[in-house]
Amino acid sequence: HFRLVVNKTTEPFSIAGVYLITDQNEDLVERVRLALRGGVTALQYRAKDKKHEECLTEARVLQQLCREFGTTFIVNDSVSLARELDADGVHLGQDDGSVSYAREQLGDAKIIGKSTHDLNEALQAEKEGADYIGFGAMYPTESKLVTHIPGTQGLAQIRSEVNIPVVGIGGITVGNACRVIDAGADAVAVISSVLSHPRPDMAASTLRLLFNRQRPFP
Ligand code: TZP
Ligand code: MG
Repeated sequence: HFRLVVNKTTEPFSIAGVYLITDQNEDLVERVRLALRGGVTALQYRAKDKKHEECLTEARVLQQLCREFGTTFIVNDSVSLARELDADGVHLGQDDGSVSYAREQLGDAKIIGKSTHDLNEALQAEKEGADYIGFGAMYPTESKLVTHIPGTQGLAQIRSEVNIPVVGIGGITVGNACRVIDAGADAVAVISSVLSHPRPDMAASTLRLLFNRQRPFP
């Protein structure tokens, strides 16, 4: 499977499944390679403390890996970096500018995601034209300072109110992901449970398998 770039206007676009976010690990590329081998739907390049040139070099390597594996490649925070890389999309936090600006810069073919933490933000993101929302935190996490933990109950509530894919995030592991999926998440976004796992490939493939199992009735 090899595709050059996702075009969501011509291909069915999906971020459903395992959505992996990068960390600052020294062996990042090798770990991401293993994770993609295990089965990752989308990779978000997130590099909070790096200079632009360094980001560009690292992101290009990861983007190429994504092309080899057919994984959607999304850039965190920066519309201009997403544009420069011709990434498949961008992910915006609440303070990263508007969806409409990103849309204007990137066009309809690109994926725009937005981080949300409550029903208002979720509805607003959908109204602005986001293609998916991140929603969290699900659980406490050491990967980011989070102040609000709406959890799986919060996710279940917004799931019934929005019609775009919902990506659960924050403290998700192989042990609790089934609860996030049962609450209605289309994807689980993870950093540490895959990238800090001794076997990122096994962690990713286990998470992926959880989407295919029998759901509780009803
Ligand atoms: N946004 C909300 S929680 C989080 C981000 C980027 C970190 C998720 O990392 P982990 O290690 O999967 O809890
Ligand atoms: Mg951000």
